[in-house]
Amino acid sequence: MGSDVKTASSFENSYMPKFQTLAEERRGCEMPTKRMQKILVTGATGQIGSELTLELRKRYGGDNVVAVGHTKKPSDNLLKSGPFEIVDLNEKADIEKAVKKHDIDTIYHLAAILSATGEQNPQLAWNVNMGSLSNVLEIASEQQLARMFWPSSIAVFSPPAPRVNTPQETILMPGTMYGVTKVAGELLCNYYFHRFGVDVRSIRYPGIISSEVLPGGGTTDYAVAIFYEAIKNRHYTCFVREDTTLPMMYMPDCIKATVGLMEADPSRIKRHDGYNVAGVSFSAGELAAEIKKHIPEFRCEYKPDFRQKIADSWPMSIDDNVARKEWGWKPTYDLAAITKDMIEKLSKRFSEGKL
Ligand code: AKB
Repeated sequence: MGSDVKTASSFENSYMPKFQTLAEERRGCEMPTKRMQKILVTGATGQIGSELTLELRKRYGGDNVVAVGHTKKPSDNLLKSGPFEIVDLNEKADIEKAVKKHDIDTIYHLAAILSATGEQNPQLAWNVNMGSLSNVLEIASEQQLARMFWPSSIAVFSPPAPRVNTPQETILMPGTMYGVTKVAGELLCNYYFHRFGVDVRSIRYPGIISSEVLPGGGTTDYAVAIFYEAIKNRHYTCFVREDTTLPMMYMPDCIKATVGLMEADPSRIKRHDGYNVAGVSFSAGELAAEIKKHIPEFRCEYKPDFRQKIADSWPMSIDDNVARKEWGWKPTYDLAAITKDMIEKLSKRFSEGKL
């Protein structure tokens, strides 16, 4: 049996030359590292996109970062700081038009239906998440873009994968349609890298906590909503149990990880599916207790709904040693630092009447 069994590396060795040739065919034999100069961000009006777009505009220049939205109204900040386009991402020709119009060489494709909405409408989640990713990957390949980013998620995991310190390499058998699109998306990204030479990079995002734009339709949304409600009403009804522990990350760390991965030299990037990255893990009860240190009158009650089942299927903590070793990932914010910063920022907005 021994000699017939193919390991991952022997598979790569025997099949890779064929894939490389096909990639080179599209790219004209040479595959030089191209520079990222003109960037397009899909999902730019969303929780991550709105802050990532502004950071990219600081780094690459306002006119060089095109924000793409669809249904949600963009903020004044997003509209004033650079170009904005409305694009239906399930229409490949519409994306192509924007890419050509702005001479785009890099795409951050963030638009997606998240886990909770996805469970309520699984077919919509499949069509939007996979349709748009397939369109963007095809364009990245045909237009020979320099680089592409696509967010994966901790939702790729579900038991029998271990829930504590979930490793980079383990069984991927998600329990939600959102997770199914993330596993299928990782496989598709990996395929486009090997088959067509698309330098697509991805992170398995944990729950992201931020103060600018609310997330929508995710299972980890309670970790953001709790801050808004603590500031506005001193009370929050949480939709997961008090002992529910999930991996989370503060937005500045999320941006650091995303930009860090995208700016890393290609020689450091050994995988084109999704990297595990960890920030901090805590339970809903621990988060409420940390908020109470700043707002003693804050009360949190727990009324789990359908999202509890999703949370119970996800990892409680993540092993991100591969990302640390390969491209130098290291988070900055712990629970105390996140809570302090969130409360300062939201309190200021509240006192200005902007929350
Ligand atoms: C969600 O809750 O659906 C997302 C995620 C963890 O990918 N925030």
